[in-house]
Amino acid sequence: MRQNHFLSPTLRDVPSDAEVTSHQLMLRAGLIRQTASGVYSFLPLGLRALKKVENIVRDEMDQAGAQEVLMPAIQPAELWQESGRWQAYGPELMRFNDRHNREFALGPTHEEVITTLVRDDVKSYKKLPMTLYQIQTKFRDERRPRFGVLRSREFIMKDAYSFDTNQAGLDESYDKMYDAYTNVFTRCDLDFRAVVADSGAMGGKDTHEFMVLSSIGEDTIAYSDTSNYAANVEIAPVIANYEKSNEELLELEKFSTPELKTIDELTESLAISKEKLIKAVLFIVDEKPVLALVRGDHDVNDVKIKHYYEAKVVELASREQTLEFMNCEPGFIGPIKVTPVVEVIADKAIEAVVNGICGANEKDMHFKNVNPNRDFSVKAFIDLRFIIEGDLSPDGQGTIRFAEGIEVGHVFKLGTRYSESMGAQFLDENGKTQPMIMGCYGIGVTRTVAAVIEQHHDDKGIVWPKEVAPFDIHLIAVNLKDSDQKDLAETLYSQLKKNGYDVLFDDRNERPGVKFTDADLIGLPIRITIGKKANEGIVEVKNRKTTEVFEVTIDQLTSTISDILATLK
Ligand code: 9G3
Repeated sequence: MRQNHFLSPTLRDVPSDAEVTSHQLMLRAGLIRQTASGVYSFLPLGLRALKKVENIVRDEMDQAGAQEVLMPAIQPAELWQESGRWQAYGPELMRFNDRHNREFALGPTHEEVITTLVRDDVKSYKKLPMTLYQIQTKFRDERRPRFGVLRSREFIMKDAYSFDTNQAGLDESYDKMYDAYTNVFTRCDLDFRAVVADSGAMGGKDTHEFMVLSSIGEDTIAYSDTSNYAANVEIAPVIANYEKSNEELLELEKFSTPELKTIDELTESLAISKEKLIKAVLFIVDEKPVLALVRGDHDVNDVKIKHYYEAKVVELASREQTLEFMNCEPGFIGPIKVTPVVEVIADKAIEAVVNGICGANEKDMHFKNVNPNRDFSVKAFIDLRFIIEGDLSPDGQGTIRFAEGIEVGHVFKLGTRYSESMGAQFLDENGKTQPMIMGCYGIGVTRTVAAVIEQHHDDKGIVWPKEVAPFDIHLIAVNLKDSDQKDLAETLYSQLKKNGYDVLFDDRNERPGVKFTDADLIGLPIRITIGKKANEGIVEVKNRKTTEVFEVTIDQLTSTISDILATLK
């Protein structure tokens, strides 16, 4: 490709509204341009990288035995009404009416469409298992799009759906997809972790998120410092065991704590450790008030409350609700003498508290020498708190550390959630009708391009891994007015292409400095510069990753290129 007429508008300055590196570099290197908030155009360089990622995904899906289809972005409301999801989603689901005033949505995902496709045309167990996938544009009206294509309102996803006759079949389909994802993100040269993301017990196998480690990631991963255990911090179980101190139980005593509103003020003024504090937090769980107790040095994990009650909605109680159910304003609520309508649950750590402190359900008043089971009872002592760094790893090996991650993939075992509600059934070998067992598997393809840049850049620009790079080689002639340089450049350009390389030839009439700055910004793996020594048949080669530069003769060039590419992932 000759750069002179190539649309790759590079920018010198960092756009002010781009907060993260990948967003800044994708704009500056001319990969994307914003069309509206959270809506982007991919320019030729960006599209070539996007296609490279798509083809890695496609290759791994095909090798895993999945079949590619292409479903529409326009989805009739009827399908979402059948699955019961039309009402379940709010403004994030982009809806519209067609000219006949029929209701549609722009697809955020395709469970309903794919299940309908399979329901209508697959009837016998002989046709299963079957995994179908597409690489297609998705629409989600994010309230706050940010970080460029990392969180946009229109994006490209690979979504796959597996159909099996039984759970063992699903487990197999799931494992095939899990391994294919590992290959995809390895080929993209990403440092990633597959983290347990399911709601169930420790090490549940129902869903994994593939997280690219990055300080700008919006998800927190809890991982073991010795084993390969890793989980989304939201669901990571806590297996700490708490030993009860053998101090004697003192008499319960109410005392005044005027103006001590926060945990810190309370523990400082009373000179007690946070481990003695019984923190009470009121939640509304599917409209019912629940008082959750955790130790002062821990935080309540509302996702664990939701799974304990298998609730649809768990919200923090408002000030009014606290006054209504606790007869006291927030900041002084506690588990002693709670009206029966409020259910009390406690984290396991609370059971080991001796002579603790808690709110007295009275303004400016607290209790000291509080002892669970003697002074208050709870429905259950359960795993209710967020895991913290230093906790034991739930697999019993090592201790937990935290890392931020960008979710680039997510695999789920769906079971019969959609096949039952939408009637995707098959006749089994005994002629009995059964619902298909489904799995679904997503990769954020546009997000993956940005994640690659987050992990592969330096202060000069992008440093593309070779399998994702828009081109293999950046060919630069310092001065095209010099006939030696021009002739050699043209010869090399056609020879390198003949050797099967993708070459971006900078044939612009620009100062050398501009060409070198742009080449570093665009970040192709290899840069070949033709300069003064063209007439000696000597050119300069630069390895973008190591930034080392060296001179070679023309006949050494192709072996030098393949040697460098062989060192790159
Ligand atoms: C919606 C809207 C947003 C959504 C969904 C539905 C996320 C929704 C979850 C999934 C599950 C899997 C197949 C590929 C992998 C992920 N955001 N999800 O269902 F209507 Cl507005 O998409 N789907």
